[in-house]
Amino acid sequence: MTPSHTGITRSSVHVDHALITPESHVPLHLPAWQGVETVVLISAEMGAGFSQYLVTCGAGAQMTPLRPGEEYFLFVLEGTVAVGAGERDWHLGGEEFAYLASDGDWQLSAAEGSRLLIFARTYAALAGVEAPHTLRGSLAEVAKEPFLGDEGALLQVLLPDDIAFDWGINVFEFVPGGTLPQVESHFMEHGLYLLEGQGVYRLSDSWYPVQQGDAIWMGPYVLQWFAATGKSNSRYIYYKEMQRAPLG
Ligand code: UGY
Ligand code: MN
Repeated sequence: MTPSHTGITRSSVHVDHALITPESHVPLHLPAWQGVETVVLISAEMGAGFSQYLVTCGAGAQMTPLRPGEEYFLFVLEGTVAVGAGERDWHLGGEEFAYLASDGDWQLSAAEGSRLLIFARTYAALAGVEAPHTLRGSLAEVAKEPFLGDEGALLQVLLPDDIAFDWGINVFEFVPGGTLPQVESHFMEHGLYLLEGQGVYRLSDSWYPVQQGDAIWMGPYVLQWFAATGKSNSRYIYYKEMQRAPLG
């Protein structure tokens, strides 16, 4: 925590979007997540339909599901995490990830000093479709595809393109000066975390300078656009609702 002597922060919270920057983080302890400090970046209290957590692990860090019926996406920012799920016994390092299924059959332990980004939501089942199983992956092994043919905006899709999944988790990489090709508006929410670099994010009718370590919530239909600045590439990981119709 950096003491504030001015009352100034880049964080900015609104009914349809929020920017949460590191100087306003308030860590807390959750009962199911032992030996870790958790910053709740995005939650239902904000108006979101999902949660996004930033976790810093102390000695003996152990984590189990927070509530029944939730699915989780774990992305290792730094350090190492052991994932136990049924017969699976995986060890994940930096920029490796796991989808943790809504059956709740998983537990984590992590090395002291590890930092994790976690997305969570109540799984939305589709009639007649089996829920996804726990899986793992490594960002380095996911192909980068030009977004809408733009070589300056490369997209990595981390979860399978399968109707069983009700969300997508992607990484966007922009060259300096690269932009989202359009100002988007869509019913699906986003939760975003800047992995690297800097830029300007348009959210609704405001333009925010953003940088590594910032988190953003975009509510339904919020206008969104990004331009990367700086002298090296910028990358963000983001959550998106997928494969499900809007509310009737
Ligand atoms: O997938 C998306 O909707 C993405 N293009 N949005 C974003 O990066 N703000
Ligand atoms: Mn979008």
